[in-house]
Amino acid sequence: MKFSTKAIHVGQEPESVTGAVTVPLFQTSTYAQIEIGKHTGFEYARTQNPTRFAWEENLAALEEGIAAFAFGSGTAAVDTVMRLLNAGDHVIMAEDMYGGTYRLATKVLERFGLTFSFVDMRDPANVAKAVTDRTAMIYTETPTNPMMTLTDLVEVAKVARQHGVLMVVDNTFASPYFQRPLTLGADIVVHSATKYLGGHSDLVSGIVATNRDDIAERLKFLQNAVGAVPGPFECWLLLRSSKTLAVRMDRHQSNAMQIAAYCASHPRVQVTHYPGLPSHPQHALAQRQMSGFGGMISIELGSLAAATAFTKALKVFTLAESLGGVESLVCHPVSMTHGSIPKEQRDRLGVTEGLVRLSVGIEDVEDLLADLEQAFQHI
Ligand code: P1T
Repeated sequence: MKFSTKAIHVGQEPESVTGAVTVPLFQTSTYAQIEIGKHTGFEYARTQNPTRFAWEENLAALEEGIAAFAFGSGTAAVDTVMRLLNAGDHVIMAEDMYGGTYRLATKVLERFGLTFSFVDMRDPANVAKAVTDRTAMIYTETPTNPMMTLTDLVEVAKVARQHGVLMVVDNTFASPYFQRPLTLGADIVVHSATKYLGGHSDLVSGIVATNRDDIAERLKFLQNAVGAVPGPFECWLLLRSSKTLAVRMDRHQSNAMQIAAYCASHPRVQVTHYPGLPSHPQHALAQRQMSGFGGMISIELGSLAAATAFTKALKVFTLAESLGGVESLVCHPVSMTHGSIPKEQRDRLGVTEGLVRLSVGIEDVEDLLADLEQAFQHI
C-alpha cells in the first residue's frame, strides 16, 4: 500500500458493532471486567484505549515502523525516549534543535545523571568524534528547528551501528510524508504531533515510532509506567488529520518553494534557509534523503528592529509559536522558541535577533506573497 492509502485505512477498519467508518472516540477511563481475572483485553485507559491504538497503528505504518506510542506532547515523547537510558549514560545531541528539547536535556535530564554533548550534526565525523565508552544514544533533528540544517541519516546511522548505540531522529519538520528515518537506519522516530501530524493548530500531542521489537516492548512499558499519554480526543483528531497529511504536505511544500525563491531574491532578506533551494549548502543531501522539503523557511533580516517591523506588519501570517498548521505563522526564535539556548550557542548557530521563521500554510500563495511584500516595505 502507498502512503495516502495507508494514511486513510491503516488502523481504521469499519467498527465491528455498527460499521462506523470513522474510528469511534472511546472517551472512557476504564472498562467493565467480566469477572476477577477475566476481561476484554481493555482494563484501564492509561494502558489501553482503542482510539489511541488506532492512531498508533496508523502512524507506525506511515513511518514504516512496527509500533508507535502516543504521548501528551512532543516533549513528553522525547522525555519517555530518554527513559530508555540509565544514569551515567551519554547522549550525543544536535546543537541546533528545538529549544525545549535542549532545555529538557540540560535543565532536567542532566539532574538525573545523563550527560550530553551537543555537536554540529551537519558533519557525521563530529558525531564519531564525540562517541565515548558511555555513549548510549545519538539524538538529532533533521531538518533542524530553526536553521534548517540536515543530518546525513545514513552516515550517522553507520556510526550508531558501529558503536552499538541507539539512533533517534526528531522527524517533526519533514513529517513521514517527506522523510522516513527508520528506512535510513534510525531506531526511533519522534514527533511533535502538535505540528504537521495534527496540522490544524488545535491540539498538543507527541508520538514515537520504532522498527525494533526490543525497543517497542520497552517503550510500551514506559508509556504505561511513566503515564504521559494523550487523551483519546487528541488521538481521534490525529486520525482525522492523518487522512489529509499527504495533500496538506504537498501544498505546504509548493507554497514554501515559491516563497523561499521569492525571499532568496528579495533585497530585504540577507539569507534564506530552505533545503529545497539549490543554494542551500545541503541541498543535494535533502534531495537524497527526503522526497520533499517541507513548509518551514527561516530568513535573516539583519536586526531585531527589522524583524520587529516585519512581523508587526504581516497580516495573513500570524506571529505565534508552533508550526505545521494550515494557517501561516511567523515566529521569532530568539524571543520565542529558542530562548532556552545560551546566547553564545545561538550566535554560533546563526539564531540571531534578526532571524525570523516562517511556517508556510496552505492558503493561496499569491496572498502569502503579497503579505510578505507589504511587510518587507515596513523594514
Ligand atoms: O510542543 P511539543 O508538542 O511538546 O513538541 C516539542 C517539539 C519537539 N520537536 C520539535 C522539532 C519541535 O519543533 C517541538 C515544538 N516546537 C515548537 C513549539 C516551535 O514553535 O518550534
